[in-house]
Amino acid sequence: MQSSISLTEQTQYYIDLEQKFGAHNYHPIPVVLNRGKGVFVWDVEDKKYYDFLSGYSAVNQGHCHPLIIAALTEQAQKLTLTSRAFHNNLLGEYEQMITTYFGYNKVLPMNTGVEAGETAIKLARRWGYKVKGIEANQAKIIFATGNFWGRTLAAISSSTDPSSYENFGPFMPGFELIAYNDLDALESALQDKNVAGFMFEPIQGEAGVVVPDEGYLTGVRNLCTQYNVLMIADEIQTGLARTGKMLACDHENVRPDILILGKALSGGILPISAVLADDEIMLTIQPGEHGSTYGGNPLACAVAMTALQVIKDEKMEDNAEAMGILFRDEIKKLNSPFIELIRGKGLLNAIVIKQNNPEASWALCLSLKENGLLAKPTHGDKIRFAPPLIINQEQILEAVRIIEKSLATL
Ligand code: IF1
Repeated sequence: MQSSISLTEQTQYYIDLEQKFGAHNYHPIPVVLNRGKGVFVWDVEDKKYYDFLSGYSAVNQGHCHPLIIAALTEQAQKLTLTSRAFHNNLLGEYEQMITTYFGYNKVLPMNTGVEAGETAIKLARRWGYKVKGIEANQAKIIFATGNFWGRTLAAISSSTDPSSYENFGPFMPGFELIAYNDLDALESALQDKNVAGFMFEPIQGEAGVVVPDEGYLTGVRNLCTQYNVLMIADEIQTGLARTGKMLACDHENVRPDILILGKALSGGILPISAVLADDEIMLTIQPGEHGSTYGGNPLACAVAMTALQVIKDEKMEDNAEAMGILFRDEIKKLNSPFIELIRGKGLLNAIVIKQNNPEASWALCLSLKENGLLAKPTHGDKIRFAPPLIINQEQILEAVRIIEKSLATL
């Protein structure tokens, strides 16, 4: 492109390119980013923003964390991919680290979050047949309404959001839906002997940061144990310190049978996901029965080990907890006539705009952008606020001033 054109023209140039040559499966905020550091990103006009989306909670450790980038660049010059046809010298060490870190016998490495979800369901079905004794092809997996776990055909088969599933059928059989945050509904669903697993998010992200009642996670754990059903926690968005604990399940000291991680497992650098479980479940899958070209590649192993280490070393869960409390308090103090409520845990938060007004939430996000903060509406009337977990008090307060100023333009 020509350097003589103006900065706003440059922004438009990049947006037009995407519009012309890319599929139209997204509707982004009109900002073109080319740089990130910590809690900040910069656009092609060199304007600086607070990143309050954090790549949908993948960038918990902050943009371009120096230690993760160092691990990436060092390993990238040695060996990046072997496939699982051969061993590599980092996979075992990574597997040892992550299983020790979360307290499971074994891990199955994948890439994207949705693949890890698929893997968890395959494991649950397999366990259902091999261990629980469900009759062939009768296994059921229970999901909660409002769930989101990705875009594959299986993932949209459990979706209750028409924009995810409409005109993509036919759908995966063997899935059933119950209301979220409803233990009675779960208990009646678990009466069915063919149920192998209940897969759910400890806080529903895409649904608009829906936090279940205190005791829900404990209730799920108890019911799954009572009815011999696997508790499958999708912590792809809630895990890795985002909600103020290493896992959202830690808020109630509950241990799922299958734990699914993704996103921040790489600190926003590569698609890296993982499924953790004990031997009784994991060893029901034998050589040749599941896998992926990139899963467990040495570059991913090096990145994930460092991404996990820096969360612990920098006590990011404690910071997320403290900064989350400060953020929600400060937003409440604004007493804005446009904000119905703010909810969340740690640094996974959302405001609900009054009177279900999608135009107002889009307008607010555009105004936030003008004032130097990036966030995105979800489900029309909700705006997620999820900055990197390394944000400090002064930055939270400045961000709240930006939100206050932007609300005033509505
Ligand atoms: C998109 C939201 C976030 C997830 C949970 C699995 C996955 C996700 C709990 C799949 C992915 C994404 C994907 C992204 C938008 C996004 C999202 F807006 F939909 F709600 F994060 F908040 N489980 N979440 O949240 O992981 O395969 O994408 O790696 O546009 O689809 P993936």
